[in-house]
Amino acid sequence: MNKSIKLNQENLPLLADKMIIPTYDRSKMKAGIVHVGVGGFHRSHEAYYTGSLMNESDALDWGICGVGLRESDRKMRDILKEQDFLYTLMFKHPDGTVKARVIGSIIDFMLSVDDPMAVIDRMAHEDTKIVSLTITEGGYNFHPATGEFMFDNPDVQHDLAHPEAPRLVFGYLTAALKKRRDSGRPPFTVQSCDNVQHNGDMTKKMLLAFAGRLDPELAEWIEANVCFPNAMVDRITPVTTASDIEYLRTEFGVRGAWPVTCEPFCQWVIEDNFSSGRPAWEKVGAQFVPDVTPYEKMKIRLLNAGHSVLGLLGSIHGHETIDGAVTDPLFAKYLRAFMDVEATPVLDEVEGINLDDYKDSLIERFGNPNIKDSLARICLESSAKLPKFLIATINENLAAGGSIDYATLVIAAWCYYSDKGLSRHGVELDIVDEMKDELHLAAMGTEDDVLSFLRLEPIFGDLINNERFTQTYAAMVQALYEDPDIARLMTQILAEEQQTV
Ligand code: CS2
Repeated sequence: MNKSIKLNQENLPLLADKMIIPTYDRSKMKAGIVHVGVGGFHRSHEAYYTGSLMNESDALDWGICGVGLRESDRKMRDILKEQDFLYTLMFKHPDGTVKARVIGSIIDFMLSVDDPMAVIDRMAHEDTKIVSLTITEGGYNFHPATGEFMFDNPDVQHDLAHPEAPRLVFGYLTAALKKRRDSGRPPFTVQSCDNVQHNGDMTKKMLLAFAGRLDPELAEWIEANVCFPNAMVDRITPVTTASDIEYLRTEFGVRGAWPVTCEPFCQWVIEDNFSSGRPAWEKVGAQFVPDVTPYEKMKIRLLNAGHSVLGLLGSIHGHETIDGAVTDPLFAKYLRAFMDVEATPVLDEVEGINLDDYKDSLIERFGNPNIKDSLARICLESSAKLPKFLIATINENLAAGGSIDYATLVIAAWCYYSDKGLSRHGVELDIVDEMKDELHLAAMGTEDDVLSFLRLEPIFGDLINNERFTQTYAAMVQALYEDPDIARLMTQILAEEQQTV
């Protein structure tokens, strides 16, 4: 196909025979949602649900205004603006089929670094009913071991000193809610869409800590008036690659500078707890439940933790993608054993869900050969993920006398990975982590002090004082440093486990 069509509002009708396009009048939309953190996941999930809803029913008051809090968000803003805030979502099916759809639910995008007050005003605007967040697991600024707000973060200190031009999300929420309270406007809902257990409660706790330091009366008002629904969010969304952009052009004839690709599966389970109304997302597949706790725990401790198991062990082994790792029989067996023996025993019953079927479906989803989800993405920011995804399971198993071997090998592998930055074949690994230097320094000490890595208290808390854990870990880390053949250690753990059953 030679002629491709540039993605924008004017050209939308030309795309109608190629993919689903927005059928609603975008000029009539209002921004009922302000969303902080417009990355791939927001665009494959909340913006997708909202766009689908608009195609099905009258929901034009629920348009999305994106907000970027970092200079690095400028590229996304510029590209989306150039495309009238439209983008293409490509659904990659395991049989190789790719379907596409243009999403039109985003109608604006603001960069706080350009004009912080404009962002505060937008959140405080009467049209805004929900401020939703995908700020990553690390964005919540809580101490992984104690769960308390970290006031010593320099950005927090900055925001306390400059409440009119904050850097972090808590500063924006506080300033905007203050404006709403002072002008007698009802509050918005603060809706977290990150993989943090009790994400709504956690957001509330962090916001109250920050706002309380600045203005205790405002914190009381927030506590009494603002809703923070907990939610479980799910859709595997790999990083967009140059070949995805090319695929969109050659296979669909569309020129879009930053499409998103994702798996067909999608899930959103939300507590129906909103301060000022919400879109009828249930019409397009979201589930509203009274208590999301068992769903989110199940997802984080099986899917996200499962990803981390494959991510870290697989990186050292030399795998590059999740499907590559999970179609390796040893990795598949190890992953399933981790899920069955360590993750499942500490989960609660989830009404209407058979955990065996859920685990089968995860392994099937991970195996989608068309997704090519890179291990580098999975291992990204492990310091913010592992405490929530994996270390929590280790702690619960230690308390209950359960097995810890499968998960402990992942921690030992993380140490080796942080220290050497190499696969077992000596191939350099692309490590991106806010704590990369601290992790490297701590891991580097391993050869002199085998527990050196565990001394990173903000990550491991007091695990270092648990003898059962340290003995297991020390043996594994020593074995790995002697010979980084991770497959040998995985086989050994599986064999030992078989003997104990
Ligand atoms: C992944 C998640 O970042 C990670 O480590 O486990 O991004 C995962 O793909 C999503 O949560 C799926 O819903």
